[in-house]
Amino acid sequence: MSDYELYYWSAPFRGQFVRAVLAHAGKTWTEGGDTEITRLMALSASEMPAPFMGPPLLIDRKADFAIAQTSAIILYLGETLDLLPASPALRALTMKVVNDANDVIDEITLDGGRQMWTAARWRDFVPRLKKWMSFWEETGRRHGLEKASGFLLGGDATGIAPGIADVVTATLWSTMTERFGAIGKILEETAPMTAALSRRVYELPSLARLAARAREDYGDVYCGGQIEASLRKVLDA
Ligand SMILES: N[C@@H](CCC(=O)N[C@@H](CS)C(=O)NCC(=O)O)C(=O)O
Repeated sequence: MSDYELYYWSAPFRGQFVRAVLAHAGKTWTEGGDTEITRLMALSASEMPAPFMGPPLLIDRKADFAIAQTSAIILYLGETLDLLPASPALRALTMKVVNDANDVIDEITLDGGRQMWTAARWRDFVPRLKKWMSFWEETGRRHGLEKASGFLLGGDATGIAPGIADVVTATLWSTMTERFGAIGKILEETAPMTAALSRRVYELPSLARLAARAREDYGDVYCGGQIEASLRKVLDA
């Protein structure tokens, strides 16, 4: 029996952060699947494993504990699997990076497709996307990141392996840029150390396997739906 049940859509989007932390920690999980997610979402709060509006939702089988909200899930995994840095400042910074990554995910989908991308909207967004990217570059710079070495916040407790901040960072940028080459070009120009860090971290066997599985299971899909189609249209133009 696997260690966890994960409810997230068949897409390498927000829930991919959780998949990556689990994979990096060497944990096994069962995917609940889209049909079951839809069924759970339609339940009343009292019937849900944990009250949640949208996935990801994680169930820790051994602890008999369910938790939703991406950053809360990652905090829970970080705490229980001992993956967070020792100092309060670095723990807070780790969660700040996770929340930034989650914000970028919201912005790249115009808040889950409330509006569709148009050429003008994308043009107006590019400076903001570059500003987001510069936050990663500056955070890394302040913690000794270089193009060929180092980590975003100095790595895990040992300082020789990536921490949760690196795993989430690399998941955000490598998953997105693998599917949208035009965004990859912007990242290389704006945040070259972050781009290199993302590549290095995704060369680790556990994460390389996860990326291959995502390609196999979901193909080119990123967030799916009309919002992805509108993003592809403006980026291809
Ligand atoms: N703040 C939540 C957002 C969850 C969320 O928006 N999930 C999306 C998938 S990425 C969803 O399917 N939402 C359905 C809904 O909100 O009705 C988190 O960070 O986990």
